Amino acid sequence: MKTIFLKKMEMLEKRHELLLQRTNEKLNEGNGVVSRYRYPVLTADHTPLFWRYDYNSETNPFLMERIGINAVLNAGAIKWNNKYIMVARVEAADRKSFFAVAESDNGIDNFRFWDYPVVMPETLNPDGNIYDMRLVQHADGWIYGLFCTERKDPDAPKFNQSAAIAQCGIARTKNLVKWERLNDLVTTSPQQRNVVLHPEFVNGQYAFYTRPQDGFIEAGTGGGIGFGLSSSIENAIVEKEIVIDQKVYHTVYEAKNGLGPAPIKTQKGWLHLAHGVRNTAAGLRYVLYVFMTDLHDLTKVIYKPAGYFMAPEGEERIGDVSNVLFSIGWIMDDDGSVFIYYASSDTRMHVATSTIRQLLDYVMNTPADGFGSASTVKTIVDLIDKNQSANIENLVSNDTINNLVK
Ligand code: M1P
Repeated sequence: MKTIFLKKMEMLEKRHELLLQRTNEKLNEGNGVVSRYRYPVLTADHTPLFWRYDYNSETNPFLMERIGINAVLNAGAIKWNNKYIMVARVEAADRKSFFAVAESDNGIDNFRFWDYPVVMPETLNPDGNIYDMRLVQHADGWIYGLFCTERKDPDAPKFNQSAAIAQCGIARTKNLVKWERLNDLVTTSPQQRNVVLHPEFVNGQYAFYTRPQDGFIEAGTGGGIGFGLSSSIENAIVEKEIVIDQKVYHTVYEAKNGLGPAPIKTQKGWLHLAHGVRNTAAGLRYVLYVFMTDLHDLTKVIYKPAGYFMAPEGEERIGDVSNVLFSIGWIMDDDGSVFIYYASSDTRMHVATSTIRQLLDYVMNTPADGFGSASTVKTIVDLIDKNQSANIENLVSNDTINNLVK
């Protein structure tokens, strides 16, 4: 007869397997830009049971979860060996984040974590917490992971146990298993988060998108998406950051913004996905927006639709940090399909799909922000006028058709 322990284990495994094998379903109610899916693609429950449970009935007689996983969020993504790969930020119950690779054959469901989380080497200055890895397949042949490394602020008063200093950690790999840690990026900004490596060399140098900030949370005099070059990646130093996409008064990126994944190269320009943060009475609200920079001058924004293209909806609104959408990974397939991996409310990962044609149409033909209510009303009135004249033409042609039929 099976022991209770074994029966419980079997049940856990069965439930887990059902979750991993669940088929995802495209939702119909899209806005023409992206389609969302019914189920999140990665959650804390997707992490392997053998990360969490001690399977030995002698050392774990109650089959307790010994190591809790709190959330799976902010994942970088690449297509690699024909698999859709996410390197997710996994946050354990002890508040520490680490990285773990998950893969799927189709990019929308059946994501499975690899057996071991990423064992990330440290620099001489140990990390307190590491998170939000942007993955980039660089022209130099390496896969780079740029992430935030957070360490306790040595100047913080004793009563403040949350003040930290954020900087950009850099690691590279050829197989996503063995990582070589390089020196942290050096910039003139006291703190950095949301740093992204451009996939190509620019004037023979490595190009970085940065997000200078004064404080750990507050961008202060910093903020905006910066851009800078470094001749070395092993000892990356950006001496001059140019802010190419600023935070702007009374917009969805009024408090701060930051680049998401590395941009996608298109015939029309570099397509960027970013997050913008605004203030509300209920706290900060994070939404996603897109913009395009010139193919040859990466610092020149050539298209930028007003506002957001994705904001938290339904259950996405609720989680550890509510009202947040955050994306640092997207994949474009050869047929032009685009998979956007985004986290909701710092808790779980989702996918939304689109195509490069839809995204280009959206970014190039959506009205830009006019920075005032009057201008917003004008764009709406212009559209109404356009639609009404189109309808009149349709009516005329319908009448003509009706007359012909009679
Ligand atoms: O909590 C929302 C996000 O906050 C930070 O992003 P930013 O630096 O732009 O404010 C990051 O810590 C991110 O991980 C988190 O999802």
